[in-house]
Amino acid sequence: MLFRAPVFLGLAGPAFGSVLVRRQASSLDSCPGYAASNVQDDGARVMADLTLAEPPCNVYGEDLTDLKLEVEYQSESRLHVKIYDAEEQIYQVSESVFPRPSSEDVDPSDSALAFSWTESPFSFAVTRKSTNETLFDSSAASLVFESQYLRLRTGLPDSPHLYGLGEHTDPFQLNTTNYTRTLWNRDAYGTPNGTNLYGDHPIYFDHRGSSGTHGVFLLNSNGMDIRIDNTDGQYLEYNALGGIIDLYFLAGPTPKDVSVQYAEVAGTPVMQPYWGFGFHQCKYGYRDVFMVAEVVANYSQANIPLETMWTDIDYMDLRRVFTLDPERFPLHMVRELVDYLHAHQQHYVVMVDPAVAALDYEAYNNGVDLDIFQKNPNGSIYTGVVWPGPTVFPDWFHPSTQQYWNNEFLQFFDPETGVDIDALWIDMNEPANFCPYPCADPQGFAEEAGNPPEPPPVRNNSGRIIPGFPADFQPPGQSKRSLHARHSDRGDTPTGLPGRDLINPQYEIHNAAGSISNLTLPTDIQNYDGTHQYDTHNLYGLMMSIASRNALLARRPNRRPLIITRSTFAGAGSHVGKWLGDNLSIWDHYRISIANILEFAALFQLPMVGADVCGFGNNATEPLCARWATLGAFYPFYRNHAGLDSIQQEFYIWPTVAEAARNAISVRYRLLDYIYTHLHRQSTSGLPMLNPLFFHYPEDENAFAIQHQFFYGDDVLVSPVTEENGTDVSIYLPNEIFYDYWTHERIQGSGSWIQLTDIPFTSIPLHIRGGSIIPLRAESANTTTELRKQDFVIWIAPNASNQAVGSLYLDEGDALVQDATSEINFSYDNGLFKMTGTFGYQTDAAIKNITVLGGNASGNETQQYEQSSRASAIQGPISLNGEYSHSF
Ligand code: MIG
Repeated sequence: MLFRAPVFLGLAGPAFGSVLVRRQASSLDSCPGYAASNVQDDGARVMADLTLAEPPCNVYGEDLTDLKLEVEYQSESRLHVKIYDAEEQIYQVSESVFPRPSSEDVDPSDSALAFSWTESPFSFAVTRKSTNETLFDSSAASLVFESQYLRLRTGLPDSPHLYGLGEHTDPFQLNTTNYTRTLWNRDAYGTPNGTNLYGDHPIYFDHRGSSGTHGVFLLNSNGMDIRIDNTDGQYLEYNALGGIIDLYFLAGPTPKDVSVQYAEVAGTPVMQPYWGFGFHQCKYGYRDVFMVAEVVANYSQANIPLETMWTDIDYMDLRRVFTLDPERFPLHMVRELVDYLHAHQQHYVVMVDPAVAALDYEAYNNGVDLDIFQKNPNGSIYTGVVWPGPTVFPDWFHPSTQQYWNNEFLQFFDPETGVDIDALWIDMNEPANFCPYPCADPQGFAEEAGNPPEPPPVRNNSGRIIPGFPADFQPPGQSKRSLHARHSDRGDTPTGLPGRDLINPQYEIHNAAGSISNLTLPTDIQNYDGTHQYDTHNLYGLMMSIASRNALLARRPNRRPLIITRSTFAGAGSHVGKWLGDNLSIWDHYRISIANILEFAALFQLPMVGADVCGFGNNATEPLCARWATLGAFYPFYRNHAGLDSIQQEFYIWPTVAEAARNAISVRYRLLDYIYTHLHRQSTSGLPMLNPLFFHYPEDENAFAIQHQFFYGDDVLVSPVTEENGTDVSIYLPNEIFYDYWTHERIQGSGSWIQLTDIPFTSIPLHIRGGSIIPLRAESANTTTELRKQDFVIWIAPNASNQAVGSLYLDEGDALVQDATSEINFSYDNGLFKMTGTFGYQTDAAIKNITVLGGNASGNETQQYEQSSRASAIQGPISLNGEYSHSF
């Protein structure tokens, strides 16, 4: 490989950043691009050599002289385009982290897409054959492929409808002018819009209305800015700090097809336990096990179903992972709490952070013994600062790290002797580090920053009776803690590595945390396998997710692990679920959460997703929390969580919120099998379980930008009130028949906005889409265990041609391997209802009744509804263990 010395190397550094950017930006125009030669075209695959034209521009590093192009028609709907260094030295996302999809090697004539190229200067284009439309065209700017900078630009039609490129809190339909999406996983308190957040999902959907939708996925884990602008014609441009160009073009042509095709690349999402859809309660700052127990008791007293109680880092001894605070969370009391929960069909979850306190204690010593912590370039263990003070970080690339993680889990979470958790919460895995780069003195920094923080004073809990808890639930004692802190001499400033500048690449991505090494692991840290954080930073959260899933499976081999992570990378959904991090208790974050859950569920194949209900930072108010309790009931992952300094916001705190929560949980639980059926479908096919409006109505332009309404499953349209303290909402109804969920009133949608008024804070507008059949539990229940014993009712919502379809998936709910399942299909055609499918899962729950919806929009709704339902309902019980049909 021929390198020329970089022109600005001597100037590189933050102090000269702005000068460099200005001078270099203009010189990108002089980048010569590449010429293709030795083109080999053997049908399913095209290969070529790409050679740098002269002279190199060396703008943000050194231009690579020799590249290879590899194009593969992998299926009829998927085209893979890979441009990489001929010497294959550049990092490519590890197969163990992101297994590549297998190729069917189809004949190009069978592909929906066509690849074409220009030899010199080299550029390529991808077209949709059916419409002859150009989907991607790299001739918009010359290809720049440097040691620390990649540029690839595609021209786009004017005002394109683009979605994805997360994680972000920007509009669901992305801005198209002067817009930068930065991908560099970051602890992003307050989830500010316009910034890089916790996860990295470099896929976008390009929706072109009636001419189709396609997806473009760039498999690259390096930090990058994706620029979308129209200064030089409309374009989208990748500016990456490294890696290769590894593009998957997904032909659609419908948005849902793109979702399915992306699942073929990134993996279908993992199945979750049935109970995971129950309601979860959490807060940072439950000061002791009494307070946790009190919350459980208060939910029960308030008659609000609580499925799962969570505990944040408060349980840890001075914030050290895999320890219990001996005074506030003594083992015997935590075990008693967990026993209590389990005896009441409830569940318990705690948080685990990746950073391990650099102290003489087991979790640290075991990691040192196995030598699995991340190292400085000089070989010493890297020390940063997180909650417990100076901390070290597991290297997920090390072959012994899984063993380490399994052992810590097996011990600490031992069902007989430890904390018998039912699921897991993992945080801070961007990874987050409080100590700014270069963190030369972690001990000093930790002392100044106050890590670990002073624990709250131990309360005298004697005489504190918690309803429902046994009398031997004793108050914590006053034992003195001993802490064997030891000064760490391991904070040496990394000296850097030859070749690339892994700390200060000359191209500066718009990382909101500043330099790429700031407030995380320094990017010159080498992983066990020889890769560097510079290239693998964005994989840390996914790798911790995979290791944690394996550890939970080692602990309970045949139960589906429910794991909720903060940091993700593409493909994470096939291992874990996710929550959206530290939002705020503000109306804006209540609204934007809808776009965020849609991104993860419908675009990124990570459907087990939710935002902190009622908001994390700041203080919630009664109206906000009431609305959020009802909206959150339609997040796949439904958890109320608040920050340390926030007031308590459990649903029972305010009367309106309590009533809103009871209503919302009741609807959610009655629809639990419906959404579980959709998760099962997504986990096997990739078809999304939440749908943005344009997924159902891809030709309806009014639907493209809608981000305050969505379909829960295929057929329940959720249209929350969005205005601060408001009771009215203007909702969009596509040209379709809908049925009001609450009244069953039939409404003919006409592709227009209708105004709903006087919506109580305890309710949420819901509509059932015509053409659907919805299985519901006849009654809600206090826990999902009880819910599973309830009978069903079936609602038939006919469309304009008086037809409808639906489905129901049934299994045992928790086992990794299910030996008996039912996949039931419902159909309705002008009076004839049929139930067919497979019926392997035997259940005592039967269908209590089947109702054809169809109340009349005019006149007295209730009366009309009752008349119509009397006229078109049949009473059960009808067994769910076999086929059935009925003529209405
Ligand atoms: O620096 O564990 O996003 O949910 O409550 C904050 C304490 C660390 C951040 C998580 C938040 C959690 C908090 N954690």
